[in-house]
Amino acid sequence: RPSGDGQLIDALIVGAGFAGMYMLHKLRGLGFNAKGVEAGSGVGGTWYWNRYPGARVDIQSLEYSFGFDEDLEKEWRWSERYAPQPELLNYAEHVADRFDLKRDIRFNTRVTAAHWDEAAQVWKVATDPGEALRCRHLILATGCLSVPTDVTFPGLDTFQGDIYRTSRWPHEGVDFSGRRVGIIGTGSSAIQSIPIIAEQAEHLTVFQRTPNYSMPAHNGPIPEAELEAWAKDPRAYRAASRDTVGGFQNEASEAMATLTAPEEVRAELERRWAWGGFRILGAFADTAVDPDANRIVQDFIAEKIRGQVADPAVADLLTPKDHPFGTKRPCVDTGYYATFNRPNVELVNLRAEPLVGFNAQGIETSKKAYAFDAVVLATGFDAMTGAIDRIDLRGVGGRRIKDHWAEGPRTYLGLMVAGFPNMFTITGPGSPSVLTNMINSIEQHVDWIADCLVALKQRQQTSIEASPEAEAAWCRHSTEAVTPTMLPQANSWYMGANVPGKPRMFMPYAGGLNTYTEICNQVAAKGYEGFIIRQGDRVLSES
Ligand code: NA7
Repeated sequence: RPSGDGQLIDALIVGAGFAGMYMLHKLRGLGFNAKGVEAGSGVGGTWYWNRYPGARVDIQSLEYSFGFDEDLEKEWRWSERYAPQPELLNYAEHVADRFDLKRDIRFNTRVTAAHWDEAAQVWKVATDPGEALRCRHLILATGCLSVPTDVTFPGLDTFQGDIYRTSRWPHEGVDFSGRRVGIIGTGSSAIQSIPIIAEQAEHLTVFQRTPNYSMPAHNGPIPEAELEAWAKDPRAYRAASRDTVGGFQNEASEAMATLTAPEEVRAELERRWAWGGFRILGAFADTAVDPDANRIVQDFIAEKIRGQVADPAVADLLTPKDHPFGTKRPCVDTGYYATFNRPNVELVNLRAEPLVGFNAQGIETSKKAYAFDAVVLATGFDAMTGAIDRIDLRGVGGRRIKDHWAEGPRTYLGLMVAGFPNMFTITGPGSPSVLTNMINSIEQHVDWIADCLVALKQRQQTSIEASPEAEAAWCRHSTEAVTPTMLPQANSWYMGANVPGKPRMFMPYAGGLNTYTEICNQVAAKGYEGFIIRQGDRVLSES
């Protein structure tokens, strides 16, 4: 329980990933006394933890990088179209050093509890290792995919070999040479790591429950011409990225696949497949909403999988059948499907032979026992709410966030929660976040929160809080935004479907980053419409 002692600061920022780093820099620059706490021993968040082989960003690095400082932008050169994890971590380190952030971040420190003190209008915070803190504003930059699911398997602790989690990879790396390796999961983390592990290991067995759609990255050095075009006007490039649904440039087309001649559809899909990455997502405007249009893309990708995998039975197993294209975050790979042509790689279909558990030697399915020296768990995250849920967060009247979110995470704009004054979430549930280029979402949130804190300070206002009505209206609007799409049809982590007992609710805002930004700006321009603002115990505005 937080003691309520400790020096009072303006803002405590939880997490030192890209969101926390920029928030700290921004608030300090505006004269706030802001501090950060971070569970890891260094900055970088996602890129600090996910050190598995092959980890890299799935948005082009020119767009997946900070745009808030022109000098930073000019001095940094990405070596590849999609930067690998070590380079992204170097970038995070570079940003931290350049802006001297580390002096205000407490590392190896986890926030365990935060309770709102109504009388004092401050947050009382407890950490592990135990230290009491007090802050006027609590800013959760805790990440959307930062807490691995608690998934466990019978007998896991009896296994004599090594267990690795992609999201908690050893800093010293792992050498799989000459080892028999198993991997559970075929999400993005597995799809990135499988080709690299397969090259090293003596034998790799992939345990797949549900196949995913994956597009080729066509990664490599950024062509000089592209760099030059970007360098001519990085501002315009950024502005174009931000003014999109996904926060990245995608040549989003208005054309309808169902109304376009089949040969033209094919040519367009081929062009985008050849371009690589997420480009195919923008090919036709109806693929996200019309099952017939979506089926066209599904069939196209199924054909591409068949074209890469020599054994037709394996190709069939690797082809998604249970969810429309784009309803789970698609993967971007380098040589994933072709890896299954290697003689040392085997695919096990857990739908046909369910996983029973571990024994001392390895993994047992309903059909067979598999022996391993090491097993990799690429089993995913308690997305969007996991890191927030794990903090004992209590708002007005001691209300717990878990209770407030018992039927799914409710927020206003994905930025604030009714009954939790002065608590902000960066890329929280209810914001576009995981449906977008995270860095553009992060910068938009940080700028909005910073403007809000400046406005409060100028007017000597002590607290801001989402009104219950505004929160309810935002939930309704979010539902309206996603309902016409096929997104809720998949058992995705967007829906909370990968965590047993988690309420089913589509968590991110599906209306697009551009629309969302416009709404946030209007809310601010209207004097923070939908928020309750107080000065001491006086309510100043309530809408
Ligand atoms: P994901 O995409 O959630 O993938 C997790 C994978 O693990 C997925 O294939 C799951 O199969 C599988 N899984 C989870 N639990 C089990 C059990 N108990 N048995 C067998 N298989 C299991 O996580 P990632 O880390 O790959 O990627 C997360 C995001 O990070 C990604 O979308 C990118 O945006 C970056 P399932 O589908 O549940 O059948």
